[in-house]
Amino acid sequence: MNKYIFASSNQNKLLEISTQLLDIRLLSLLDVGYYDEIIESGSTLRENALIKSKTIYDKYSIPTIADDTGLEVYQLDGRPGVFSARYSGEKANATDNIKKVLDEMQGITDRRARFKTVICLKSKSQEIFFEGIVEGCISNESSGDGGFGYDPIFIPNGCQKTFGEMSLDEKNKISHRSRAIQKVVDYLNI
Ligand code: ITT
Repeated sequence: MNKYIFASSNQNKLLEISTQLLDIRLLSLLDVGYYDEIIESGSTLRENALIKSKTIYDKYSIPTIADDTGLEVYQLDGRPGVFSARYSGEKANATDNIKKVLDEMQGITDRRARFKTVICLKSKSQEIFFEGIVEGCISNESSGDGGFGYDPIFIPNGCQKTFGEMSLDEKNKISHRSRAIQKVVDYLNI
């Protein structure tokens, strides 16, 4: 079985993608003993996905997958976008970030938003990018304790509930991340 490292410290992402990557041996950063923080200094999701995958590939020489994801709200000019992790400050947690988005959206009726994931697959010979998007809208209030991050305020189009109110399987059927990972699966033919 071919080995790949998933260059993320987010265990929820690992949980989500491992249901789709069944025919490879997926190693986490903990598995390889990497505990440092990777500074995401890029100005785009693509740059950050490359920074994460390259940092780990350069250290271990094992093909590496990295995911950078952002919530893009149309009426906020695409924010929080690439700043999603630290939207309400350097030490922000998901509750703080959600509060900031809901505060900024007060009184705004056009609540369209989307999640975008960019995945970089870095190996010796190449860096390849895969993108997954899900369109939806920002709910009026936070709802559900499933998922992570902004899931409790994002209602995908065609659904009546937030990602936070969905099971892992329900989210995975339609999510930005599963769409990007499906492209990786197709590319690797696994
Ligand atoms: P790694 O960089 O270590 O992979 P991270 O959680 O920092 O983990 P990102 O930089 O990609 O990952 O995430 C940016 C922010 O977007 C962060 O606050 C996440 O909680 C949030 N986020 C990412 N994917 C999400 C998803 O599927 N649903 C809800 N929020 C998500």
